[in-house]
Amino acid sequence: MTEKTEKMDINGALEQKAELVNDVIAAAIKDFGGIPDRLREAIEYTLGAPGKRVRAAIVLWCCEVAAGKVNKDAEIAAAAIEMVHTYSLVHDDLPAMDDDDFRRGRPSCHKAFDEATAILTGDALLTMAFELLSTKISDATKAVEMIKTLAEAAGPAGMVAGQINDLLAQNGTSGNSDDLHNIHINKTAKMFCASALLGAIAGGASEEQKDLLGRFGLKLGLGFQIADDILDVSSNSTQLGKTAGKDAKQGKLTYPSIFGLEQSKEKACQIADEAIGILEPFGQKADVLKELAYLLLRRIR
Ligand code: GRG
Repeated sequence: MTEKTEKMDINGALEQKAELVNDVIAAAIKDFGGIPDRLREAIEYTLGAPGKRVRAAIVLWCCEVAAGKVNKDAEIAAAAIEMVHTYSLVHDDLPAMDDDDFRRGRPSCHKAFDEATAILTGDALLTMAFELLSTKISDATKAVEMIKTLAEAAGPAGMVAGQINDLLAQNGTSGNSDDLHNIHINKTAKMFCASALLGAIAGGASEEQKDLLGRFGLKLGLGFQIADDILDVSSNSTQLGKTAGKDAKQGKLTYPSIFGLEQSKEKACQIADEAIGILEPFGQKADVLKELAYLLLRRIR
């Protein structure tokens, strides 16, 4: 693993970005009129739960890399990707999917409310994200590019594909390391790639910069999912804020199930190194993104 040279408080930097996006999300929800009280309550419950906001931070930092500072378009895009991500968690927790009663350290949406409300909360979060992008981004061309980017990452050849293949693998279909790679790329990495691209688009990045940042996001997302697989084995539910040890119980296709714990850690390190390598052309401007990759690794050591 490449050694870093300068100390940076990446946890503090991540918390700052989380605070910023939490404010943007709260203002955006307030702005949506006509939402029935129970649905609004469930939306606020799920979106207000303490997520790490990693995807939002990637949007904001990639905008900084491209434009030197965060702008309003990046803030809106950061809120939008967290809405889509949160919808996916709400639906994933449902009994028909991963069936988890515990999320972000709290009862999951269908436990705190009921299944129908959780399904509709997910539906609302997904559509709100696209309404936000289509109405609040400053420039129509940028808005369309962002909508396309997010839709492709979250849709039937992206996160939804990853989810159905994940569920099918868990239900007994045999799977190999290629199947596992495809699930992780689709279920998780494409949303990280989209986060990086949304920030790049907001910051007016060149095509070359978008390509680099998108490739970084994809690699980081893959590393993040491998780390998530590892943590499911090596952490407890309190540390995770969700039920630990479920992957093995459900017979899921994961890195530890195919490669074992140690080799999975080595692979995560190698992928983080590759992600950091992609950022080299940006020099110090991308240091915070590199630190994020190091943080990912510290979680599994
Ligand atoms: C329902 C279409 C659909 C997809 C669900 C998100 C997801 C796909 C499944 C949840 C289970 C899982 C392990 C997903 C992989 C992505 C991932 C690691 C999600 C958790 O993301 P974090 O750790 O969560 O960033 P917070 O709560 O911090 O936002």
